[in-house]
Amino acid sequence: MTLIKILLVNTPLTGGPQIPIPSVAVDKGTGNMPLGLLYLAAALRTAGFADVQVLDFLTLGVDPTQAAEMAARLHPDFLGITVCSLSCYDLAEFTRLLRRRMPACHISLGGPHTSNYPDILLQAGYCDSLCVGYGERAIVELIRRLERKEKPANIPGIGVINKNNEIDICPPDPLGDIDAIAFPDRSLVNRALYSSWLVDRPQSATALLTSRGCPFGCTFCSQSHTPHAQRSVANVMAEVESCLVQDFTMLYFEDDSMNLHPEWMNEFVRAMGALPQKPDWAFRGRVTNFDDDMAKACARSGCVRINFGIESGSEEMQRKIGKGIKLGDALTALRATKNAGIATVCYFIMGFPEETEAQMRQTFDFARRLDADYAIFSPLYLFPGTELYRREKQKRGPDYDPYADYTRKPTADFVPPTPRGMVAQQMISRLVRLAYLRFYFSPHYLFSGKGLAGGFWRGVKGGLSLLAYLLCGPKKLIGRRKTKDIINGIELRFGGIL
Ligand code: B12
Ligand code: SF4
Repeated sequence: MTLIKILLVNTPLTGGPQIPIPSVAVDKGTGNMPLGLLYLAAALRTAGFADVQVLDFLTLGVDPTQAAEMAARLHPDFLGITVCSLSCYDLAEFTRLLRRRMPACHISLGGPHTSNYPDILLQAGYCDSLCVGYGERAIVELIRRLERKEKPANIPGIGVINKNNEIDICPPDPLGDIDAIAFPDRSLVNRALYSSWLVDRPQSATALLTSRGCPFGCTFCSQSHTPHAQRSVANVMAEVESCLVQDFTMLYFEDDSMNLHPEWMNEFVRAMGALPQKPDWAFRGRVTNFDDDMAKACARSGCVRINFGIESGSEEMQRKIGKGIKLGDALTALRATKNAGIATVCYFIMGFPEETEAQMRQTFDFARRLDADYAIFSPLYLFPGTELYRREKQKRGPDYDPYADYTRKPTADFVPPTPRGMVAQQMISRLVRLAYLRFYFSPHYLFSGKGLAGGFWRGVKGGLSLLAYLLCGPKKLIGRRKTKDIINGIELRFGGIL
């Protein structure tokens, strides 16, 4: 056992850009478990590092000052931070405060944004090292080296500034045997922070992953064409059973494409159905090969909700964005899911390059035809690492890289880039609002009682958030989120942890 003090956190997201989603459309629970951090923590503990703590600043809703205060009270020797592309503004302030308060602490970054701009993140001085790709093996080796007071050079997946002041990024190793990865250590977070209200009562919820990566090539998604590996059903069921022992009653599988292989899915559903005490469960699914038999089998085994990524109601756009699903399959899957009594959430994006107004209107007409319980419509924002961002850079020339600029010098008013001009963007924003209006304020929906899942007052709150979105549109809602003076409250709730 080694006693180096390790703290793993995600970056707060209060000061920079936000992409709002009306709360009626999302699970009315209280947060998603930070699985990446819990995987890292489990890998470290398995490797013999006993003193590992996790703080989920995203769910706690604290700002960088509060986060730095909480982190400093724990006096870590090593601080690992997950960074997403929108959170650089808060990251800059958070790490500036940490450097002042804990100059000796080694700060390391990882997460979706680090693989895109490792050089800029290192040069900007936010960190002493960073991780590109999955981090379970990399973080263990990194901390071992630090403990032995050796330079963390040539560790697969780790980037540093070397002794010659050059950026030195060692490419990550392939993922390896996915069944050998230790299960996320859920004992490290305050489980009271995570509940799901999608069914008619609050449930103690946790997230799981049965796979890594995605073989599909959606042009708007940064996970596209990442090596896909799926765990064996036996390995997943061992984790499910450990969640049940910890009294979680709602399991949410957050894979990018969990039901990619129907044979795997059938085997998994049979195993879930054979549990003596079946938990409720939900997953992010693909409509392809999802028929009545599969839907019924899912329902019998306790599945209560499926989130489907549909994206567009136009066959032509489906081809252009590389999603590769057929609208007929979407109708079949939604009908089957509904007939089986499973709740459905569908995601749509509007404003793809070259998409016409008529095609966007097809999307919201299609959303109504699908008759999902919830629909989420988003204007397209470009994220680094996506095909569409690459194309936009090619189109606009060598100086165009707004995320590089934002990473180097983050500003609070950064707006995630879009591939269209201002006028088109205003039209897209209007159509997104119209889509919400037509979906949720149709007499059919209003009298269906669907929006009331989670209780009357949650339904009213969801309705109000939708009205705010309809009146202001997404752009006006991008900006500072209110934070509470929360540190003392958290101290009380965390008791022993802080
Ligand atoms: C679940 C999820 C959420 C959940 C919960 C996130 C959470 N608390 O963890 C919620 C709903 C809150 C969410 C919100 C958003 N999300 Co999200 N989300 C996901 C999803 C589907 C799974 C995340 C996950 O568990 N991954 C699996 C774990 C194993 O991977 P990981 O978290 O990356 O961690 C590994 C490595 O990155 C690394 N690592 C991570 N941190 C560190 C730190 C150190 C020190 C080291 C060494 C290594 C390391 O090691 C980990 C283990 O291998 C991903 C897609 C995906 N497949 O990753 C999108 C994804 C991360 N989300 C994305 C986006 C865009 C968002 C939002 C902006 C959406 C919005 N409308 O607001 C917000 C931003 C919130 C934020 N993070 O600041 C994008 C990120 C794009 C980007 N470049 O930043 C992704 C990649 C989806 C996509 N395909 O585009 N999200
Ligand atoms: S949107 Fe979904 S299916 Fe498409 S590449 Fe991303 S994770 Fe894969």
